[in-house]
Amino acid sequence: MPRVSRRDVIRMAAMGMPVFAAVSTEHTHAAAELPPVGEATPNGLIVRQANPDNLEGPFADGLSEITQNGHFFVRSHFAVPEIDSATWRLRIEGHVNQAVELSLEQLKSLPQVSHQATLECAGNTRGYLSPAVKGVQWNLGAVGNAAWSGVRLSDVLKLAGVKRGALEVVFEGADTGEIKDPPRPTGTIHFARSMPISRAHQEDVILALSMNGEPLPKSHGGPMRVLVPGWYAVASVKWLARIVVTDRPFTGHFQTVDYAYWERRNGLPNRIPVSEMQTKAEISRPAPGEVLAADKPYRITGAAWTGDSQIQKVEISDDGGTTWKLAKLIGKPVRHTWRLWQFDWITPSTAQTSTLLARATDARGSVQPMQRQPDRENYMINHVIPIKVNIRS
Ligand SMILES: Nc1nc2c(c(=O)[nH]1)N[C@H]1C(S)=C(S)[C@@H](COP(=O)(O)O)O[C@H]1N2
Ligand SMILES: [Mo]
Repeated sequence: MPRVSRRDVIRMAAMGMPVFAAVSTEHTHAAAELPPVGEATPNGLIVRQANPDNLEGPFADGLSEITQNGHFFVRSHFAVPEIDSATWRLRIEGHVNQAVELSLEQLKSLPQVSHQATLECAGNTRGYLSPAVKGVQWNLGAVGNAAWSGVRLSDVLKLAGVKRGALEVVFEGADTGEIKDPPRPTGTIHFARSMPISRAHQEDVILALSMNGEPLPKSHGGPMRVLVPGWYAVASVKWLARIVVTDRPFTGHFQTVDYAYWERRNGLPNRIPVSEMQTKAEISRPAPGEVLAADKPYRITGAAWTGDSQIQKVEISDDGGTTWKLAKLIGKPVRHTWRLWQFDWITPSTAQTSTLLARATDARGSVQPMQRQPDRENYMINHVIPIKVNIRS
């Protein structure tokens, strides 16, 4: 839509021309218009935190293969940065032959590719942990699936020329803020994450300019974000401003202090940045606490996803995990994309509280665990979440 200045509006009105407000299809999430925490926006996004705005997707309502932009969860650590697309530049520097600056127009003229990919926040379903752990208390909806298009990261790296000995690529967002809890660096910092150079060279890692066929919405990182299929969404840096190639590991705040976990290697706990998504199934219907009629057919539905593999089966249990029955996987597997599933259940014959479990297994034999691994602290929550429903006779 062409830009209409305030002066244009006054002139057009004076000339008797109809004046339309510039309506954006994108929700702007201005703090003033957000409902209170725990309530839903008109789009059905649940407010988990305001300023910065953290909004959960309506997982139980109309789950479909593609999550509409307006239903896609929003997870931001700092305020949405002001970016002028005309003057915005992406800078590629560090361990490269020559630093490069690219405008949006230059990026749009490079070959464009598209991928579907599921993004899950590494803190999704944190709200089900007991005792509670720190962080946004997400329930089931900090996950979504979209079609992303843009340029290959490897094509952009080629323009700068990666030097021998490069180890990692760091992505810095234009957003800035202060970290409140120690250990913390002083002053304001940018959101930044890295990945090994080997992952950065893979074809599927893109710098996305569009989401489900629309220009990338501001709340999701517009004008451009990184998209790392199969990895927790924290790797998909929004409002990308700078790429730094390094010859040593990046140990920034969001890389090693936050969004990291302990992994035992030779008995030694190591601090590891979260990366690949873990095998997980979630039940979308019935929703927790839903009331169902006794002794009736009910179709249980949901989605399942994993990292660099594909979902092989989803099983359902209504007896606390003693017996499991296969759910039906819908459609065909698409790499790095969630698989919807369904299970036709006959509800119990008498009034009671029923607990439903869904458990996914991927093609590598990675089975969703029943128990929480405490070394993961507040991230990578993929154990089976019991969904309690009320059966009424
Ligand atoms: N620049 C920047 N990129 C970011 C973040 C952020 O706060 N700033 N949040 C990350 C996290 S933790 C998640 S889960 C995803 C959320 O992407 P979405 O808001 O498009 O759903 O963006 C990631 N990229
Ligand atoms: Mo996240």
